[in-house]
Parts: sequence; C-alpha cells; structure tokens
Amino acid sequence: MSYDSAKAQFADWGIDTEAAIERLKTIPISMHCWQGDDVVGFEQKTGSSGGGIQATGNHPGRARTPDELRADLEFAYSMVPGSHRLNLHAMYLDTEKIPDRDEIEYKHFAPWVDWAKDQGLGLDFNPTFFAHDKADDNLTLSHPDQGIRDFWIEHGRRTREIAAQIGSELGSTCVNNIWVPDGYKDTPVDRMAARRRLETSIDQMIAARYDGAHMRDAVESKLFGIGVEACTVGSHEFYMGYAMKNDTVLCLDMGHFHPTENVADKLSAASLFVDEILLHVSRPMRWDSDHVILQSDDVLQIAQELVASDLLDRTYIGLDFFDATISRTAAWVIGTRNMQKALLRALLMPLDRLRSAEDALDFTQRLVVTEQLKDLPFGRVWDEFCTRMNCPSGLQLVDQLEHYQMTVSGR
Ligand code: RNT
Ligand code: ZN
Repeated sequence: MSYDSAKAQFADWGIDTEAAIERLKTIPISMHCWQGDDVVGFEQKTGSSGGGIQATGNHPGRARTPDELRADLEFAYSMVPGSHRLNLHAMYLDTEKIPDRDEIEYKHFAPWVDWAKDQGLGLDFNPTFFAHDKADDNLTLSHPDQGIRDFWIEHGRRTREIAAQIGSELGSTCVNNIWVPDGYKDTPVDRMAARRRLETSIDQMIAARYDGAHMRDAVESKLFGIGVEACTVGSHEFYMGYAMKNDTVLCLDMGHFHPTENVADKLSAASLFVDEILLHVSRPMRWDSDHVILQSDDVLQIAQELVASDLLDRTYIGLDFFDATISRTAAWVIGTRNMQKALLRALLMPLDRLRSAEDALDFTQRLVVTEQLKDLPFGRVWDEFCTRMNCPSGLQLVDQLEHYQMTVSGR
C-alpha cells in the first residue's frame, strides 16, 4: 500500500496523517544511558548496583568505557527517527581520577556535554544514590546517621549544580531526577521518622535556586524493591505531596506501582496539581522487572493520555528499562521506537469524534470506533515517517541492528 492511500484512508476518518507526522518530529524521548551497560557506570567498582536494581543476562557487547557507550549511543540514535535526549546518571562520569560522589563536579561530565552538542542531543541528569558503600543498608537521605545523610545531600547538591550548567551549556532544560533506594526489608516501627528525615534532606539538597530554564528537580517514588519489601520511604504519597508542596516535577515510573494499577490514569489527575511530569516508561512483568517496552496496551494508553489530555508540553518522556539478555543497542532502539509508535497512534486518533460520543453517553459508538481504528494502516504512516527522517524500518532495521551487534560482540 502506498503512503498516499494510507493517508486517504485516515482522511476518511477525519484524521490528518501529515499533522501527526509533523507533531511526532518535535517530541523528544530521553534515552537512558544505563541500558547500554547494565547499570554499571564508570566508577571502576565491582559488585551489583544495589538498591534492588538488577540487570540480568550476559549478552556480549556491554559498553565498558564512555567511548564505547557513546559509540553505541550514536548508532542507536541513528536508528531512531527525530532528535532526542540522553539521560545520564552521576556514576557515568568521564574522567581519569574518579572522585567520590560528594566531590563530583561539572568538569567530570564535560566530555558528555561536548559530545551532546556535537550530536545535537539534550541531556538529563540523575544523582546516583546506589552502588556505593554508603548506600549498602538501603538508606541514604533518610539514614538515621546524620553523617551519611550529609554525604548524600552533598552529592545531590552537586548534581543539581552540574545539571544547571549542562542545561545552560546546551540551551535546553536538564531534568535532575532524584530516586533513592531507601526502605526496610521488614516492618519498621518508625516510618514517620524515616519520612521526616527524607523530607528534611531533600529540602536541604534542593534549597539552592537555579533558573528553571536550565534545570528542574524531579522526584521518583516506588512501591517496593528487592530488599525493601516492607516499606519504601519515598512512596507515591510521599513524593506526590512533596512535588505539590515544593513545585518539583513528579516522576512516575511505570514499574513503581502495584502491577494492576494503570499509570496512564494518573497523568490527568496528577497534572491538575503539579506543573510537570517526568515519565519513566518501563515494562514491569509481574514486578518492577524493567523489561524493554513494547507497543503494549499500557504504553499505548500512556501516549493516548498525553495527547488527549494535552500534556505533551508539560511531560518529559524518559525511558527506564534494562535487559542484558539481548543486544543492548537493539533494546534501546526497539524501546525508543515503540514509544514513538505509541505516540504516533495517539496522534492519529479521531479525538473529537470519540469525545462527542463519550459526552453523549454513546459508549457503543466509542467502542466501535476505537476497535475499527485498530484496522487502519498505522505501520504505513510509521514507515513514511522513518523514510522522511532517514531511518530504516522493517527488514532493513533488523539487518542493521544485527550488523552493529556483530561489531561489538567481541568486547
Ligand atoms: C529504580 C528507578 C530508577 C533507576 C535509575 C537507574 O527503581 O526506577 O529510576 O532505574 O535511576
Ligand atoms: Zn525509574
């Protein structure tokens, strides 16, 4: 089928494929650096990432240095249509002598910024509150020991300063996302004290003011993790309240809720009370397993909510998954393209027609239309988008992913 006949078929439903393609071009996705190396980072430490984060698998080709990671990223971005962002964690510093977390400075990340400028990428940032001996107890900003809290507060302060400089260098807001692993394996007696400590620590950490055009703070909640089954200090209620009270961005990770909760449903509700949302799009299979995202109902619904609730301009779309059993570059490409495909599908919905049916309580029409829409040739519009953006699709993509993997499998 030609693109023109696909376009005509959508036009019959009152849908403008050209407008959808143009809009899709402008939506950046923040690709997470940690998919490229199984959340290891460049601090030359051994051992697991801790904090209940676990990449499983041993596929050949893991990036071991910043140069290898950048090479992999350059390939991945060339397979993804449009211009996007990189989400960097503080443990991915690029420097000879590795400073401790409370000593990091902008200069340790400057090579990333130069590279991002060169590649035309935006950057986002994250303090790293795990994979460190001062986080071994799964307590950081809420640790009962003031000295440990101060260490992590200093780390967080520095990441904000770095993020602000990155944002100003690149002329693009750098979101600095705070996630801490803090919690208890078994039922604690003083949840309140732990939560008070977390609140006070974050207050101190984010006290310095930066231009919102350069950096924004985000806070990420979690239901539970391995090792913190009984209580996560930074729960959803905690951070929903924190973000509202302190005007930070609220981060919603799709793997951080009960598996039957619908994260898409939260977007309209939360966005009435916070200005901006950061998404960590992920695929929790039975738990927060961080599988590569698919064009699954959850992801389609997230995209649909962003479009239907008009939230695209105040939502930062980031990805958060890591799978070490498959090609790491392919994982990035598949996941990022799936997010874009979900957005394309959402942009190709006859929203006015569906809204009128809903307002008239004509739920039959709403259902018939949504189901009929599934037969429209979305794949043809996607291919057209890829062609216009000089990106492969179909068998060509399969070949190129396989070929690149072969070039790195000797690592
Ligand atoms: C952990 C959180 C967090 C991390 C990254 C590496 O459960 O999802 O976002 O995945 O910071
Ligand atoms: Zn996350």
